[in-house]
Amino acid sequence: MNNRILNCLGGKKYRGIPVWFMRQAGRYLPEFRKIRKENPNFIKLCLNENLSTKISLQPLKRFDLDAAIVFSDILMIPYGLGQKVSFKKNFGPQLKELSLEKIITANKEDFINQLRPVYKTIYNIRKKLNNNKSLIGFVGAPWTLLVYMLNKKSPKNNFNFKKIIKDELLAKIILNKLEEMICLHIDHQISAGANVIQIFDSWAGLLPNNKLPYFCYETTARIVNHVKEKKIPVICFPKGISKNYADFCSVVNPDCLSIDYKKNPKSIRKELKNIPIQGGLDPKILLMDNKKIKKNVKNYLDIFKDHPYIFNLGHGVLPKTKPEKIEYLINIIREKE
Ligand code: 1CP
Repeated sequence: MNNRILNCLGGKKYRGIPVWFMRQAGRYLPEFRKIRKENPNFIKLCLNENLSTKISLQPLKRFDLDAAIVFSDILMIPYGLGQKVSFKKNFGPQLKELSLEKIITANKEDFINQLRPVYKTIYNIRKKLNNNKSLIGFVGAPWTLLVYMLNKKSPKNNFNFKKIIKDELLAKIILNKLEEMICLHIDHQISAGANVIQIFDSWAGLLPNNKLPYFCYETTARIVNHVKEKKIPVICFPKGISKNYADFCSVVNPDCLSIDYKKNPKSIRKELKNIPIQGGLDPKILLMDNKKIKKNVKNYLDIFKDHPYIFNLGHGVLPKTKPEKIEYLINIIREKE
């Protein structure tokens, strides 16, 4: 098989390092910005299967990437559960009041019907994608979704666990429902053609250490087991808990750990002997000159030269990134630079 990502995750010997980027379809690409300008409603855009297919494939038209990721959002799950979501310019996501009753009584059929265009998009992408490329489906982890649903906006400024989780029992009820719906959303993405799943726990770093097992590890572990039963590899990105990556992996045992830019790559290489690793490079490096980019990329390649490694960043591509820098980075990976 000449699919670099699947070979790497399957622990097989493969030629060449696989590479893709979180947020590879997005605001740094002028062709995305053009479509976005004409489509001010972001959720509607995610549910437009023709445009979403086109956007997902935009980065693959430009660059020699090993995977497409479906153009969608982690907040499609709260949306599917009946909590209104919108995206405001220079502010980010805004969620409306959460109705516990709506969430608890949400049924699977209505949920799937609302999200069906996402699965159609995946089906369309798969038809257009060469077999040597992976198609990544994704979900937000229960904790990260819970944060958006209760906080109703990005928690990047002023997050306080006790203030948001006033009632732990209530939080646990929502978390259970999320776990169920996340598994359902994954199942449908796989049936539509996704052959790798990534779980984004972008706000794991907001959890106090003593809350990590319940709110992050254990719920993620059940989802990972669910995906593994389907023989589909699963990559976990529990951002911001770099000191606890080894603990996370011992409970969750994902097929691959995606590390953030704060983690020292040498130390993770020592801590994890048996789990493939993805990512790590600080997205800000791509705003620098080529010499600095090369030095930093080579550093990661050197540290992981004897370990199954997927090249990626330690978070999403920044909107200010010039597309030429992505191309330059891929040329380093492909040994053309
Ligand atoms: O033009 C715009 O304003 C839209 C920007 C945008 C894009 C391109 C948003 C709003 N979402 C997306 C697409 C998206 N989101 C993808 C598919 C495209 C790709 O990766 O190529 C994926 C995988 C996501 C995942 C996502 N959404 C995460 C997890 C990854 C991460 O960045 O940590 C999170 C936290 C979100 C929520 C979200 N959606 C959009 C924004 C700006 C945010 C972050 C808000 C915040 O800072 O809290």
